[in-house]
Amino acid sequence: MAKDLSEEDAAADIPVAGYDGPVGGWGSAEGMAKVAKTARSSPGALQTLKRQNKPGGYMCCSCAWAKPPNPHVAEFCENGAKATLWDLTTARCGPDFFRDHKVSDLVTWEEHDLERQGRLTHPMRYDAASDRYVETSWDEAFAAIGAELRRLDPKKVTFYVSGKAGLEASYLYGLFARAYGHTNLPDSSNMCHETTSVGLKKVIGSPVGTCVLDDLEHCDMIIHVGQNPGTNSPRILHPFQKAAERGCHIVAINPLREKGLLEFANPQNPWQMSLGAPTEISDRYLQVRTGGDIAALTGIAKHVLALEDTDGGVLDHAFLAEHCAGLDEWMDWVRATPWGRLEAVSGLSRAEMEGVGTLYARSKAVIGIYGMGVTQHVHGSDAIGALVNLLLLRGNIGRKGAGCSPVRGHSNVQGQRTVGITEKPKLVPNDKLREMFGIEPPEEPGWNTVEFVEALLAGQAQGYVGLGGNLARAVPDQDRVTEVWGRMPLTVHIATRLNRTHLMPGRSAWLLPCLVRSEEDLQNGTSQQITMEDSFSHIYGSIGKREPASPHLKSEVAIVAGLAAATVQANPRLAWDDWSGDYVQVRSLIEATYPDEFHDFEARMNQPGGFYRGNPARERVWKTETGKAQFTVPADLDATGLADGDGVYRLMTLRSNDQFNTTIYGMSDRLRGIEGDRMLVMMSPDDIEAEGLRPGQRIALTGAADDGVPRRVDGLRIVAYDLPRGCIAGYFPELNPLSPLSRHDLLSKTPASKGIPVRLA
Ligand SMILES: Nc1nc2c(c(=O)[nH]1)N[C@H]1C(S)=C(S)[C@@H](COP(=O)(O)OP(=O)(O)OC[C@H]3O[C@@H](n4cnc5c(=O)[nH]c(N)nc54)[C@H](O)[C@@H]3O)O[C@H]1N2
Ligand SMILES: Nc1nc2c(c(=O)[nH]1)N[C@H]1C(S)=C(S)[C@@H](COP(=O)(O)OP(=O)(O)OC[C@H]3O[C@@H](n4cnc5c(=O)[nH]c(N)nc54)[C@H](O)[C@@H]3O)O[C@H]1N2
Ligand SMILES: [Mo]
Repeated sequence: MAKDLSEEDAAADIPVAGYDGPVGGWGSAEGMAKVAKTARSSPGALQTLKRQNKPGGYMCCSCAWAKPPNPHVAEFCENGAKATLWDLTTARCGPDFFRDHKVSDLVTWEEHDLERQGRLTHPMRYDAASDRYVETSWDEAFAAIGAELRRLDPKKVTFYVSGKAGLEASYLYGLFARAYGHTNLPDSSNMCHETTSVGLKKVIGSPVGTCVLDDLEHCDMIIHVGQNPGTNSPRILHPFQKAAERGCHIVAINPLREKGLLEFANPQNPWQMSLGAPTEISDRYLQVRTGGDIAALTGIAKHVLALEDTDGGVLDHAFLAEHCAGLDEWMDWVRATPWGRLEAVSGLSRAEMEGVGTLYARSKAVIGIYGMGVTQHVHGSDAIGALVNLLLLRGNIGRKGAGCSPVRGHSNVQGQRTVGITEKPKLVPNDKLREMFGIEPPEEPGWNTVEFVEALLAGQAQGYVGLGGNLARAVPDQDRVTEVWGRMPLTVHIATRLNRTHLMPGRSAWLLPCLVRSEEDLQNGTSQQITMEDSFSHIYGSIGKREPASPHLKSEVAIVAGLAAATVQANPRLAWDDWSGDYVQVRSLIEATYPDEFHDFEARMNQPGGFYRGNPARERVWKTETGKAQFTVPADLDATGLADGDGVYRLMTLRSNDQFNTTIYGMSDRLRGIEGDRMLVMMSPDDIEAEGLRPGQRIALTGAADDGVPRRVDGLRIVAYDLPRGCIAGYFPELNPLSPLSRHDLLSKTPASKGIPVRLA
């Protein structure tokens, strides 16, 4: 596709789509070797990988995909291996490094260059006079942060969590916030699957998916919407491959033709590797327009209704009558919605939607899987509703081989919500907390991520503690946030590696370095386990064995407990020190607070595949307002809520194959055939031509939201890519200055990172 490259551009080896190999396969072995090299991983790191995702081992710190009860010899993927190797680097970012560099210089470095400095080794305090982070002791850090927190109004302090910390640290963190006096507990989930927590809950009464791993072995159709498995959850491709081989239909709905959804060679299958014959994964690929999913799924459903009218026997009438509400109103709306509208908004032909509808009507057990392409829209909750509408028609929720399955992001993001990381008091048993600890948890809602950023921009936010994450880079309106972040009187980061948010210090600013999951966590001479929950609501233990990167590191549990003890009024029932010395005690607190989910926690957490914490919707018990599964008539057929025309493009901000969120491992987006550069915009060749541009040229994008805020990113190289017209794509977090904070899912406030209105400049 690369036409008309200038000499200079051609010499720069411009990325243009064209990776020919399948996902998995030898390409991923090479990818891993490359990362092992860049990460400068320590001796034995590759051996350590053998313990990844195994019972009695440690759980991968990358995605939240299930850890099967009978794991492969190597139960990890290219990207999971990268994440672990990155943690196990020999590079160290200690006091010497900070002595050599001023913070105001470091903040101009690229994320990748900061990360390459390696693991943080010592607790550090910001010294404004020299504009440097200087070495401190844990005692000094805890005492000073505690004193600052006691001076501040708790209601103006935020405790963020990034989705990785285990259940023990997360439980204590939520308890710390409530004992101190706030519920400003935004989680990375607020930028991610909060749409699921709220939108899926609204329609089926469950904030999490209804499937378990075994369902993938019994479905005969998978509808896979807006998720990129080859990069973001590669182990999902094993069950997909097996499903495809047994004849299960896999339908992908995605504006990009993602390699992982097209074909896959299993690197754990030497026979297939040596023959080099990948499995074709999707048998239908609907290249929907950005935000076109509500229309596409409704079109498919409209055809299912038509088949019922002509042939009969298509709908599951018994299920609909017993279990569903809102069907008639929804059917009236579908019938009144003309095909022309569905085609225009989805960008698909009627025949394409009908084809999938026919397949669906014939399939016995169907799973709907989705990711950020669905959740990160202004009408993301309605898009989830549209998928659920379709599943309900044939009773595809709450039986074997069927269900609705969001693919979660961070490895323990779902679990953090389960144990009380939420700004919503009604989701936590406050009575129990009162009784167990004699504290008065606030009863009014706290801030989620968008509300925290609004408060920050308004000068209201006074203190920030981050349990992981790189929040100033991950949120919308990055430039505006960067400008004001350091005005907070207190900024504290519990982190493994340096990132740019750390380099926007408040008046009192601290870096507290912690262990990673594969490292041994010794407390009182005993090696401690932690636990986490995956996308399928299974909970397992994880135990690290590696020697920590520095003797000065503390565990996340110990840091949270240390901060809490220094902040919250002494109370014999808040035994922070005892708890951080023995995580079994923390697990018994979790069990006492949530007995339904966590009974026999200690005994069950090491069973192969983890234990299932249950889900009423799976049993067809609907904890919704009506007590039934709810059909949804969407507020808008277009999930972006944008009008077309006027030179406005819909920008999708995506992950490359060489990053974990804001952690950039390298410049390769291998599966999309893009190498060497992240400052780019993917665009359809027809749009490039119509705009009088050429591939390789650098352009700027400007914001097109009508809120009067100027937004602009310069220096983006045009890459010709197979995309629907009017839809463009580029990388997160580089393009976050273009994302308006005001555009978010209407129900859950998840930022609309996928339908960002922009113009070419
Ligand atoms: N290696 C690696 N693994 C990761 C992460 C990582 O950064 N790197 N991040 C983790 C986290 S926190 C998360 S949340 C997940 C994210 O995993 P994904 O949900 O896969 O997120 P994205 O990379 O944002 O990709 C979204 C997909 O949706 C498609 N898409 C965009 N807009 C639309 C739309 O309007 N409709 C449809 N149907 N599709 C659309 C894009 O083409 C892309 O394929 O991955 C987790 N796993
Ligand atoms: N435009 C746009 N914006 C997005 C998205 C998008 O698709 N488009 N996706 C959104 C999504 S889905 C998410 S989840 C967020 C991600 O937002 P965050 O979760 O805030 O970002 P991460 O990049 O995952 O955080 C990385 C940092 O965490 C720290 N860290 C790494 N491992 C550990 C650990 O084990 N413990 C501790 N304590 N710290 C650790 C390191 O310092 C590292 O620099 O971004 C969101 N923002
Ligand atoms: Mo995420």
